[in-house]
Order: sequence, then structure tokens, then C-alpha cells
Amino acid sequence: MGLKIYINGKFYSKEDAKVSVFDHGLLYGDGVFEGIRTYDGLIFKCKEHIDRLYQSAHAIMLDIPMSKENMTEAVKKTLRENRMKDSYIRLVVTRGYGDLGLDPRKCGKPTVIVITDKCKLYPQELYEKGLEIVTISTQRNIHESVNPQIKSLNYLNNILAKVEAINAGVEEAVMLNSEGYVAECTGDNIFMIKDGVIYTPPIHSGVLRGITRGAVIDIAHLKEIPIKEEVLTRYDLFNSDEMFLTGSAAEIIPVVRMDRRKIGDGKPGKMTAKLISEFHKLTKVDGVRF
Ligand code: PXG
Repeated sequence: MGLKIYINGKFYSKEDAKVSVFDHGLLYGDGVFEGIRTYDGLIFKCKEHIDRLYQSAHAIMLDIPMSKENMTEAVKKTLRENRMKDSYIRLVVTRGYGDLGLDPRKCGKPTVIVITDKCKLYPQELYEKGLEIVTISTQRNIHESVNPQIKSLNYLNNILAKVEAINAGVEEAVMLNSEGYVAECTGDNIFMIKDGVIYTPPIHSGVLRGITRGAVIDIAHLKEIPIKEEVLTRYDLFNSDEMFLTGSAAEIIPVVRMDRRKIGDGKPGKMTAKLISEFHKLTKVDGVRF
């Protein structure tokens, strides 16, 4: 049995799962999405992801034509249909079928898509050896134009940054905000540790309020590890003892080099390892069964 993809209440094979060329999700990137993980039959931080999807939609005045409960059911149903216990879910809501103009009023009904796939983490080797990252020149979107909190289908800001990272021969990029302070990576939040304190940029630095970021903050509080949301510069990162990135796909991944500077002793740090192990414990309990 092949993969089944949910579109507007029906299941389609991978080959038949298609949307119209008049869908404003395609024409303008007009829509929102979520990336969610499941671990051994549990949807990790399910409520948080569903809530964020509806908040993104609300911010762009997109009325999702179903309740949060029904959306959660659609996700569960898709997971059961595909018999996947450990997977990556892509939940997409587009403005829907319209005409060639921008006007969202021309779009009759949003398109709701649920795709489940195998988890696509970075190669295991990078979790063991740590990642190298570079600062790139594409600034993170400013909140007055496209707020980084909106997980919209328009990810060109992040893709341009990713292209710069790839051109530099590495996998991830540090994006700065318009004031030159550290914001986040292309699909991950950024953290550093200095003298036993964990630091991450505050939301007003122009970052997505990552759900994995939130989980790390919760773990730190629970384990009584000091954690601060503080405006950070590249200098702070260069001189940190440990660094790591967080995201639903990447989970927690250590960073060992940034802009050719060694971070700490150039190996994944001990506190990072502790956080990774606590995070894995959390994925076993914090979720909704499907
Ligand atoms: N920042 C940005 C800009 C993101 O898009 C994160 C941080 C991490 O947030 P969560 O809630 O996942 O902890 C994201 C989300 C991918 C992929 O396939 C990942 C994201 C977005 C798009 C694609 O790796 N991460």
C-alpha cells in the first residue's frame, strides 16, 4: 500500500495528490503550514502545533474551514491510514483556488493538506560530530512586513539564506535581523551556553516561537538550569562554550563551528548532550496518541 495524502477530507495516492495551478498557495505562497513529529505513536506537542497553525492563519486572515478538533482528527486519520509510528507531518492550509489576481476574496475555500513522511533528520554523523554554520547576508524578515512568527508558505527569506549556506559549503545559516542581532537559522532556532547559562534570542529579535525552542526552555526550568532570552550578537556566539539548534525536524543538534571560529572545544558540549537526552525523554510522554 502506497502513501496516502489527505486533501480536503479525501485520501489520494502520492501520484494523484494534486492542487490546482490556480491555488494561491502556489501562485503567491498565500497560506500557512506546520511541521510536526510523531514518536512511537505519539504526536509530539500536538496542541501547540495546531494552535500555532490557527494563529498563523488568523494573522493572514485565512479562515480555516474546520475546527481545531477536526484538524487534529484529520492528522490522526492520515497517520493511521499510513500506519506510521515515527514520522514527519506536513500540515498545509492554502488560501485555495482563485484567479490570477492577488485578491484573496476570489478564493472560495482554503485547501487543507496533510502529508506524512519518514523523518528526515540531518545525517546521524552531524549529531555526533556537530554542525558547522555560517552567518549569511540575507536579513531575517522584519516583523512590520512579514512577521517571522507566521509560518507562511512564503519561505523565500529562509530559502535565500539556505542557498547562501550551501554556497558556503555548509548546511545551515545564521540569519541576523535588520539591526544586526542574531535571529535564527533557516528552519531552526539558535541557542548558546556560556558559563552554565543557556541563552537564546527573544521573540522580538525576529524569530519564530519554535515549539522545540519552547520544550528546551521548559526542560531548563524543570532541571533548574539558568536560561535567558537575551539579544545576542555574533561575538556572543563566537565566544560561547556550546551552541545548538532546535527544530521539529532537527530536534536538538550541536554546533561546533561558526564562521570558521571553533565553538568551545570544537566538540558537541556536555550540557547540550544532557538537553538532548532530556528532550528524548519528553518525546516519549508529551504527545497525543493516534
Ligand atoms: N525557525 C524557523 C524559521 C522555522 O521554520 C523553526 C525555527 C523551529 O520551530 P519548531 O516549532 O519546529 O521547533 C522553524 C520550523 C524542515 C523544516 O523540513 C523545518 C521548519 C520549517 C520548514 C521546514 O526542516 N522548521
